[in-house]
Amino acid sequence: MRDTLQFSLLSPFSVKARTLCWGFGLNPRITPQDGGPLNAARIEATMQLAARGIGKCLHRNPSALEEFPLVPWLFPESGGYLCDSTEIGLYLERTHEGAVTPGDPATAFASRLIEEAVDEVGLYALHHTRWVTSGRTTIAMPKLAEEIAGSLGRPAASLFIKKFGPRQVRRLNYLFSVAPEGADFSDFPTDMKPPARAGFPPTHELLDTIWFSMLDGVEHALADGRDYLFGDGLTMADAALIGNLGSTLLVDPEAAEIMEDRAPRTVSWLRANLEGTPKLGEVHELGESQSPLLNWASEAFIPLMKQNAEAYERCPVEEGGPRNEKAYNRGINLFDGELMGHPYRTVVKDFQVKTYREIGKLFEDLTDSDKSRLRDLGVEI
Ligand SMILES: N[C@@H](CCC(=O)N[C@@H](CS)C(=O)NCC(=O)O)C(=O)O
Repeated sequence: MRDTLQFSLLSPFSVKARTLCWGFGLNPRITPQDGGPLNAARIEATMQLAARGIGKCLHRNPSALEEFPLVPWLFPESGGYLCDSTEIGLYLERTHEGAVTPGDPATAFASRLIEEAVDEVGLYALHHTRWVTSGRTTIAMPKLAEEIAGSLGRPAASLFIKKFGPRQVRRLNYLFSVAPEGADFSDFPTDMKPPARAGFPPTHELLDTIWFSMLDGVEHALADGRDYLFGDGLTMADAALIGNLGSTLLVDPEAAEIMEDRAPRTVSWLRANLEGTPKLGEVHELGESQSPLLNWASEAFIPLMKQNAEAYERCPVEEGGPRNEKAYNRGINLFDGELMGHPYRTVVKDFQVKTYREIGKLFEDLTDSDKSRLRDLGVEI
């Protein structure tokens, strides 16, 4: 049996995980695309058992496992499973030659900060560019159908995706994208129109700004011809960006066109890494090149995490009741904030509190001189 990666091109975390696998020299079987029905049944059973605590979780801290996504899952041929892209990268680093975490603590922090910002607000930007900016032309649904057909056959796949598009559009609000009241999306099918929500400030402009400055930051970091953000080898931050922007590039034509115009170097870099084999390296340097991306993370991500953590203190979700998406849909545990000069209203997300605490702790543990190196490059925690 080979390593197997449960994957979808629609998922930035899947593309990130595949990039990491390739970087460490693994060439996993990609399911459901290349699975077949027997394999699909085996994987489904393993995932169901894992959700009940049965099976060998290979994460650093398995007891803290709370979320079971649909993708990505890595099933190494030696047994066990992982179901988080960061954990997959760190597992590969523990078990294979090479590293995706820079050796210098300040550089490692910079990589982690960019990775987390891409995984949280970069995800909002991706979901928005897919279902709003590229809403008329995205190939997300046929692509997903093709992937699922690899295991379940065409009829089942077509049935599945009928509900998928409208469901993702309904989730736009939870994923931070709120249309202005009365916005004209008259050429969208009724169940695919980007939703507004009464009492919630519109965020389309804000998400465009976030996406553009993330893109500009990558373009700047690659400007001096280096292979990756920090030097000659892939880091977790690179993998997160290749996952996020790579998924957009291959799935969302209108957004891809904007990327080609605005960030051509980034697009060539993405294509090379999505087709070829990403490589690991030894030289990772921290400097002005990463400053715009670090600024972006400090402006578009950290304030949101901070405001979310403050709201969390006011309504302790650990006391029970719905959290995250369920709470959002019921209109409870909401809070108001401001990001890059734009007002927003959203729900308390407990997993973001965890992320914010981890980042804060990592920064606190740095030496004063590393902290000031990072502050000089625009990091504000
Ligand atoms: N923290 C996880 C996140 C994985 C994740 O959120 N996956 C999404 C797809 S992008 C998912 O499976 N969502 C479940 C659903 O859509 O029902 C990671 O980094 O891998």
